[in-house]
Amino acid sequence: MSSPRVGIVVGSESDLPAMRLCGEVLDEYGIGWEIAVMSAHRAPEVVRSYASQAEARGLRVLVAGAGAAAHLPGVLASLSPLPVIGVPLAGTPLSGFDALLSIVQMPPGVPVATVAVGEMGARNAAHLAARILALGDPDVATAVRVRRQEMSARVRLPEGFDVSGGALEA
Ligand code: RP5
Repeated sequence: MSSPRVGIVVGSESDLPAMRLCGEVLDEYGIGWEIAVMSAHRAPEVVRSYASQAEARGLRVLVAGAGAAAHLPGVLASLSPLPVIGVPLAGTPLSGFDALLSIVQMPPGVPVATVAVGEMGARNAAHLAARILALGDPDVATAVRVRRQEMSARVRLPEGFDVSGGALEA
């Protein structure tokens, strides 16, 4: 596998099972990634150091998964110029709604691309990272195109159904 271009960061060991799915999807695209555990609340200096070095280390996208008062994605976005994708995780009595609001409600100028709560979001973070990387990498662009064609091919229609019909009358 190539050197990591996506840095997956989680706030706790308890976030790892959901966020490993992000890595699995990146593997399917052939995109190198790394994963690290560091809390914006419990280890802020480590987060500062990781974010500050991320671009120079060759990372191009950061994916941050966190639950509860989930500041990790926003803090990374404040410290690094790289695009940050935030994954709200659902480990609390509020089932991730707390993390969703914490991550999505960033002030102007410090964007975090927020995906769905939990495993669905973890997977989509990888698909979004692939589309970002595809802009500058023909191999990833091809992998994204193939993946989309595979999704389209999964359509199942009734026998005799003509997909080209049904255009709206003017
Ligand atoms: C957040 O608090 C973490 O991202 C995790 O989702 C949540 C609970 O952390 P632990 O108590 O499991 O370490 O910072």
